[in-house]
Amino acid sequence: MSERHDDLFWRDRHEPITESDAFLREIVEQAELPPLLVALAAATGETAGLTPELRPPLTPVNTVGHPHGGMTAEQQASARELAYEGLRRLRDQQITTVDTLPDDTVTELLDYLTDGRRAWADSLKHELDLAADKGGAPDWHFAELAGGRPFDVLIVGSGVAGIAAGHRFSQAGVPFTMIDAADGLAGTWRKNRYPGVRLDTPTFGYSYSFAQRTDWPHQFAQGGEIEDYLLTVAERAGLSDRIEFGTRLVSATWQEDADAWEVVTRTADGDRTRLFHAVISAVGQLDLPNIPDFEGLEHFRGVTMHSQEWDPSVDWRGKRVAVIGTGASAYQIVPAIYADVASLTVFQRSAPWMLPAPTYHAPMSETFDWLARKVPHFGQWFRLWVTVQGIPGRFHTVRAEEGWSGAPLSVSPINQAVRDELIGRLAEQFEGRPDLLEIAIPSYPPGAKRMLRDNGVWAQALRAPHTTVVTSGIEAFTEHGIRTADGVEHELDVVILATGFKPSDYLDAIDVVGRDGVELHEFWKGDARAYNGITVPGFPNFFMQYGPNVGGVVAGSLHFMLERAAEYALEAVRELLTRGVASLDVTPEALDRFVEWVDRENQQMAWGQPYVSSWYQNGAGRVSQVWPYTNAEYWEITERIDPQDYTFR
Ligand code: N01
Repeated sequence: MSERHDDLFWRDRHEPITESDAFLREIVEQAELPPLLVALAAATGETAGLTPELRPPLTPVNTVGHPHGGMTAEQQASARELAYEGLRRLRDQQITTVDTLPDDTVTELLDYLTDGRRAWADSLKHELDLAADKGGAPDWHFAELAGGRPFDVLIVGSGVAGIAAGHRFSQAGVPFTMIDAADGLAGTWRKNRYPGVRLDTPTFGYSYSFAQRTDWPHQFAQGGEIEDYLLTVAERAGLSDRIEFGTRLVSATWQEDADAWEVVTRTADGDRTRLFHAVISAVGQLDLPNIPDFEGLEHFRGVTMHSQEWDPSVDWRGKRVAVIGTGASAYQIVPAIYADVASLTVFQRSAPWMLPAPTYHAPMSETFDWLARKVPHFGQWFRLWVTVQGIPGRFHTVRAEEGWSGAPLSVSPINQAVRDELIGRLAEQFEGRPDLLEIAIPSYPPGAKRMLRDNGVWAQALRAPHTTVVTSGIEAFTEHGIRTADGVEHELDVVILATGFKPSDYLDAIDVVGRDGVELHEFWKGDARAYNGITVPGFPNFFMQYGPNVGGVVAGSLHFMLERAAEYALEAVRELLTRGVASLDVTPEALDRFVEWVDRENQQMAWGQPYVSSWYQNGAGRVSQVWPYTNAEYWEITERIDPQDYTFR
């Protein structure tokens, strides 16, 4: 990695272009134009062609994304000419590198990509290696600020969030210990190994700002590819060898006298107690399997396994297999196994909405591969382009309109239009099967639950002659299968529980005792709340990543949210060191203000309507999982530790 660039995948040089003019003409026909134009402008220094007339309009995306951000045919034609000339110039002048850009150029290029939305610029610069003021990496070092003061941090978890925290704390030289209950890195991507597991959001929207891999094989990465990426990131960040695996956090108790957390960790060898000045919880959100309390489960003589606890030794091929649930996990398992089972029974409680994703199983295109190899930084600009489009995301399709008459099936005219379009697709997919079509149409508005990505494989699996979709409720397990409320007994050998997780049970099974002996779960009373999703009053120097209310569902990047939480925690440590104080504790007023702010917006969304229910809500009925704003707002609220929101001791 270049010292100057905050990117573990930084490449100084790209391959020279040697191909003919005709080949370059072909490339510009196939390429996504806005990221190509900015990549060429950055590499050649020639930005004059990026006129306001040529800016992509960023046409709002209802279902399927618009190529080139919705550029008109005329814009595309001009853009192709410009791109062709740019590629020729790279070739003829043998330009194979690009370096940090002048600030004016960064502004010009971001103006081009965002059609002038300056409010997004700072959050986007967090993702842009070529910006001199790229946000994210610490510009200070522990040794300079600590003055010999001991300060030890515990990072709990080495999944996507923990790796981000480990990298940032390591860059700042803050001493830390990292533990993980599992026997290896990668969190959810290590655990979820069921057939078909892959990303259901675009790969280029799912990576770290400080580890911008560009040679991804698939448009929606397979589970193993993400696990490999995380292992590589951890290796390059120097984290792999410093994690205590097989070590579970049991409790953390704030010791006022010591200004530190007394932490108990558990391994196969027993418990260990130690002190840490700060704790970062990176334990994940979708980690605790939801195993419904089905009557008679213990009597079933076949095999049951939760999607996350897939047992590779179970021989399901040629067997009578059932899948309970129709969420994101089931949606990947069912198409992956149906062809190889004797019979498949899908127990559906409610049907999923599925957004069209024709390239769901596709590799990255050859054109993309060529550009990523030959045009300096093209892959990173493409990633930034995905990020740009993800800022507004699909919010406009899920915002409820007051007085809308389509409730409870839709929340606004656009939401109804999306509903109609998706039903139209279902009607095509289930043509000739009115029985399946009837049960495939969800009875709630699009966006009220997480929408899945569809390229037709789900319908194909459900239509198979040996597949049965059961909508009658599960009454009980029997020795030989499952009995449903209609009295039918379904005989089964293997039952896969794709029944999801318990995302609102934050830090379940961990005792976190803060000031005055208050336990975190008692403080929450079933309604987990954290300021910025990160800090909780009465729990000093305790920071959550992927805490309550920071999960994006129709917009934004998960990695951005996790990285920002890590960077905010690191900024808090800097604040402690520079102020020479031991602890910082968020005020109850700041938390209330934050919760009121997110609640107000969540109540405007499809998922916040009183007539819908999903795992976005907690037991108290509040939407505690979802972040209802964009990445840009999260950038703003995590930019600094506001002293008015904290008490320092
Ligand atoms: O879980 P879910 P998931 N009887 O909660 C049903 C991420 N993820 O594991 O909808 C019968 O979505 C339940 O029914 P209903 C992603 O964030 C990502 O599929 O509540 N059925 C539902 O159909 C995702 O959103 C990827 O009526 C019962 C299903 O089980 C999150 O994980 C891949 C039941 C649970 O669906 C969770 O997805 C996979 C019962 N008692 C997952 N209890 C990627 O690709 C529950 N159900 C990145």
